[in-house]
Amino acid sequence: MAIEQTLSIIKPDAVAKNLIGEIYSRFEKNQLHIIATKMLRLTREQAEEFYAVHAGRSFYSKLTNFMSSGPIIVQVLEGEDAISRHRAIMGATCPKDAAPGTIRRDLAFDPSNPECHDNAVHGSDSTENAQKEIDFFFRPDEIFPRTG
Ligand code: IDP
Ligand code: MG
Repeated sequence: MAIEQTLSIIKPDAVAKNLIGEIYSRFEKNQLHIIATKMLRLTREQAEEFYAVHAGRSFYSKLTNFMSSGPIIVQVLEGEDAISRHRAIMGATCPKDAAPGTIRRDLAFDPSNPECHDNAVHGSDSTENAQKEIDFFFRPDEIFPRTG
């Protein structure tokens, strides 16, 4: 097991629903330490750049419109196997497919909403992407590792 850092986002839907504290509590209860944090609102262009890997997908326009629709909270999480453990507590991409107990199922599932994009949280999916995504939002002097 390795100590990793990963980039996490609380998306506009979850900020609007006042779920910041609930989500941070789940991180901390799962030994994912918050070592950098800030609130900001992405422009449409910044959302398109962040999700450039999905350019051309059917959901790209809706996704980037949604991600620039309101404030988000971005954080760097640190811990043992932080990348995969963060994604495990997030749950499957679409809230309707996510397992009970996960953030996306518990906090983003709405039976009347068939969409997948407003799913409360983002998490990096690899060490390479984690580093790229951390660099997208944070300068090195804004990150406070504490692996002890
Ligand atoms: P992930 O967030 O679980 O890693 P990705 O496949 O990387 O999922 O997709 C990025 C984001 O794009 C998702 O979190 C979700 O907001 C949105 N998205 C993915 N698939 C769909 C879809 O089929 N319909 C609508 N939005 C989607
Ligand atoms: Mg992804």
